[in-house]
Amino acid sequence: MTEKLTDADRAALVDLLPKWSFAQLKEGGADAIERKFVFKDFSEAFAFMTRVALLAEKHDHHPEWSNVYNRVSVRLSTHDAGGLSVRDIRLAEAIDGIA
Ligand code: H2B
Repeated sequence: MTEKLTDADRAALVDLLPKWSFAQLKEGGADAIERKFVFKDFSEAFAFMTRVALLAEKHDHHPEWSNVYNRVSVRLSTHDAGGLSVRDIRLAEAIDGIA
């Protein structure tokens, strides 16, 4: 079972992951973080998604995401924890590294 982030951890996220914002997986659902990406075209967006998919497998942690043409929206949350955990931070940092 993965531990949920504390309130202090969540406050630190603003500095740690400035391009991400707090969200919910669905209305009234589990806490998540979200980042929206815009690329030149579909090909670039899908190339990014392919790289994130490989990262996700490596982390054994997977995004909830959507893609419309050149836009990719990524949400991270930890099902096991019912909210945010350090696993989301690690994957978000890795995604930032390739964005
Ligand atoms: N991805 C995400 N986003 N949250 C999880 O809790 C999660 C996951 N759990 N990927 C993993 C897989 C779990 O099901 C496996 C068994 O480790």
